[in-house]
Amino acid sequence: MTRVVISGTGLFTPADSISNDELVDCFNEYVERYNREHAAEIEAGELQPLAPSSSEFIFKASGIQSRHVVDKQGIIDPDLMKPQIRTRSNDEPSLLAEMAIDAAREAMQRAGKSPADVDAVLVGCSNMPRPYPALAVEVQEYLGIDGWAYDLNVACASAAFALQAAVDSVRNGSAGCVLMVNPEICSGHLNFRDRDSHFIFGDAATAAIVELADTATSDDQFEVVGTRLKTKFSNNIRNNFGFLNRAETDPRPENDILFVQEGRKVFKEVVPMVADLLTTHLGDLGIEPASVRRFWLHQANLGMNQLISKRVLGREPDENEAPVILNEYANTSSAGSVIAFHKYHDDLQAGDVGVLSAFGAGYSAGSVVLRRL
Ligand code: CO8
Repeated sequence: MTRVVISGTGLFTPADSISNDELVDCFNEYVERYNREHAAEIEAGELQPLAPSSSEFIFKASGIQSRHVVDKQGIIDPDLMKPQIRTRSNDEPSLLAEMAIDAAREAMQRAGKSPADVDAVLVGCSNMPRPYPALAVEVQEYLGIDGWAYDLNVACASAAFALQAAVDSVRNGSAGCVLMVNPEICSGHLNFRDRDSHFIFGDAATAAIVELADTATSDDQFEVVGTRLKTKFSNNIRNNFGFLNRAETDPRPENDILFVQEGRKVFKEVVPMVADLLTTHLGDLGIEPASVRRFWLHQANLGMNQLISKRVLGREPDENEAPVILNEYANTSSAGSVIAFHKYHDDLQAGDVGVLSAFGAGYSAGSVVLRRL
C-alpha cells in the first residue's frame, strides 16, 4: 500500500489567556447583578436565584486552569461576556483564516514544504466563519496554493476525520501533499452566562502536512499506520445555530444557538465508545495496546482522558503516555489532539507507536495510529 506520513505540524496560540479565577470573578459579578435585579421575584418564589461558579469546581471537574482566547476583554466584561471581534470587509482575511494560515505556515516550514508543493487544503473544525465560500478555499487563496480545498465539520473529532480524508486523498492519488488545518474560535459559540459550561472552551489553531512518504524530507516524520472513524447520533452535545434560524416560525432564544450539552451523559457514553474504537483498531492492526508509547487524545476533560487510556491500557496512564494540554488551553475542539501531538512527540524514537484520537459531538470519534520513522 502507498505509504503516507505526517511530516510537520503547526500551532497558533492566541496571546490572550483567562485564568479560572478571572472567568469566575466575571461570572459571579453577573450572578450578583442578576439576583439583585430580580430580588423581588426571587423573594416571592417566582424565580430561582442564579448560583455562583467556582474555580475549585472547574479544576476538579475538568482539569482546566486557563484558556487562550482571541479576545479576553469582551469575555470578562460582565456587561458583554462574549469576545468582541472586529467586523471585517470581504477584502480582508477572516480571523479564522488568519489563525489557520499562521498554524499552516509553521506546519509547512517544519515539513520543508512551500505552497507550491501543496496540492490540497482541508479545513476540519467545529465553527466556520460563514456558510460560503469555504474557509479552506480562503486559506488556499491567501497561502497561494494551487489545487483544491474543502471544509468538513465533525465537531471536536474534525481533525481525525480530516486526517483520514487527507490520507485517503494521498493514497488514491488525488493529491500528493495535503495541508490539514483546524482553526477554532470556540469562545464565539460559548455561552459565558451558563454556569455548567462557561469554563469549557478556548481558542487555537493547528495544522499538519500529510504527504507521500516518497516525497517527505523532514526529520520529523510519522507514518500513518491506520485510521478508523465512528459516528453515532446523539443530541447530548448540540448547537442549533444555522442558516434556517431566520426562517423558523418560533424564534430560538440565544442560548439555543450556542453550545449546549449534557456533560455527564457525554462523559458516560463517549468514554466506552472511544475506548472500544481504539482497542479494536489497535487489535486489527496487530498492535498490543501496552506497546503504544503515547496517546494524543482530544482535550475536553482530564477524567475522561484518564478513563479512556485506562480502559485501553488496562492500567492508569502516566502524563508521559497521555499528555495533557487542556490545563492551559481548555477544550479547543478539533485542535486539542493535534496540540497534544505537536507539543509531545519529539522524544519518541524510530519505531515507536502513538495514537491520535479525537472525539466529540455527533457523537463522533476517530483513531489515527502513527509510527515514528
Ligand atoms: N461551579 C460550581 N459548581 C458547579 C458549576 C460551576 N461552574 N457547574 C456545575 N456545578 C455543580 C452542579 O450544579 C452540580 O451540583 P449538584 O451535585 O449539587 O447537583 C455539580 O456541580 C456537578 O455537576 P455536573 O454533574 O454537571 O458536573 P460534572 O462532574 O459532570 O462535570 C463537566 C461537568 C466538566 C462538563 C463534565 O461532565 C464533562 O467534561 N463532560 C464531558 C464533556 C465533553 O467532553 N464534551 C464534549 C464537548 S466538545 C464538542 O464536541 C463540541 C464541539 C463544539 C465546540 C465549539 C463550541 C463552543
